[in-house]
Amino acid sequence: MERIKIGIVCYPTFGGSGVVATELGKALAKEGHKIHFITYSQPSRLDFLNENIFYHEVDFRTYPLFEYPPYEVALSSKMVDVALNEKLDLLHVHYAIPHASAAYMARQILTTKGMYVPVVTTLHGTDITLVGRDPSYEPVVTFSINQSDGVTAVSNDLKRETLEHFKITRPIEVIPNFIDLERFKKQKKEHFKKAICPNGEALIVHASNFRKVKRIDDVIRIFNNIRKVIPAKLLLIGDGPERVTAETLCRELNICEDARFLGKLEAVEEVLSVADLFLMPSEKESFGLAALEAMACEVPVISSNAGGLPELNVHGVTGFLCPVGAVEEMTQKALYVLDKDHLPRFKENALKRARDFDVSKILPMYENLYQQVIEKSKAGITAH
Ligand code: GMT
Repeated sequence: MERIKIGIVCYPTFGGSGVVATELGKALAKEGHKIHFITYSQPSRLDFLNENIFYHEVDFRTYPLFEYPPYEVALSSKMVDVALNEKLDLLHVHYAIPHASAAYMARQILTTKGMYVPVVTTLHGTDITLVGRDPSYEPVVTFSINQSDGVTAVSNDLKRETLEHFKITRPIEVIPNFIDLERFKKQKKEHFKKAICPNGEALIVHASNFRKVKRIDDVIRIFNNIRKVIPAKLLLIGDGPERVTAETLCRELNICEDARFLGKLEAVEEVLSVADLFLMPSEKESFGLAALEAMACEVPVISSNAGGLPELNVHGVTGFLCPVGAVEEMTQKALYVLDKDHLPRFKENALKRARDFDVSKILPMYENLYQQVIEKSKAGITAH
């Protein structure tokens, strides 16, 4: 496709939507598109030098009158500024709140300056399943989705939920999340495995932003159960509001020796390279990117069957899916997968499944959508 200039707006913090947006921008830049990230700080995964990547920081001034600084206004203003100066062809916003409404505002302002910059909105999960449905946000979320020139959701389940809870008048295209198999692959880290599991213990890993929906308590209880049957170690990657509760539970269960909190790690793939099993017992999960990263490193997954997880983790093949909160069932399935007669097959299947989400397969879906949206807007068929 013709090379285009795209403004990407996302949350720069550790979290699936920001990771997907950043990885997408990096992959598009490699294809020759010019990518302008517009965020309030440098995205955590933007650790990559490329002549096609640009970064524009949203700087918002506070003022004694503002109890809440008007971030959305500053974001729209920055989008207008970047679109005008860089002659953007398209804005792609990740996570509806407040990015889709800020983009709508920017697009309206740009039309008064004789420029129509179409907006693509990608729905990631909690913007629909939790936060967006709240009456304090719902009218703006519905409006800004319907005003987007293109809308994507990261799983069929997220699309279904969006249509169920919002009055959507635009088509939603499902474009699943993706993985760069060049980066996420099993690396030789035997020395690391030996240091963590000196007696050949099974290594169980969890990675998340430690929010309530991730059910970290379940992770710890499942691990505690596994540990009663086979020698095992647990590594927890990430940080967030539930960390203290999780650490307290480890102390109560007296498993601190075997459960380590690693904090926010950049090189997740190094830990995943030595893992035997990944746990994702989430209450809600529109896709489960962290599970895909594990699978790409040949790690089977025991997950809940929430949201889009059944579209990724194949029951009995790449791991198992259990009802949310079914700690005992998840323990039994984990022990089954960890059995030395079963583990190699699950590992192999996990990698095979991850290949279905290789960036080379998913990137063209975004490029096609961009092309359609740009062509329509040039032909005057707009969401406006
Ligand atoms: O749940 C998180 O960890 C963060 C959240 C976000 O918006 O950054 O993740 C959502 O988007 C990810 C990328 O599309 C998905 O892989 C996650 O499943 C989704 N989280 C939820 O639906 C709870």
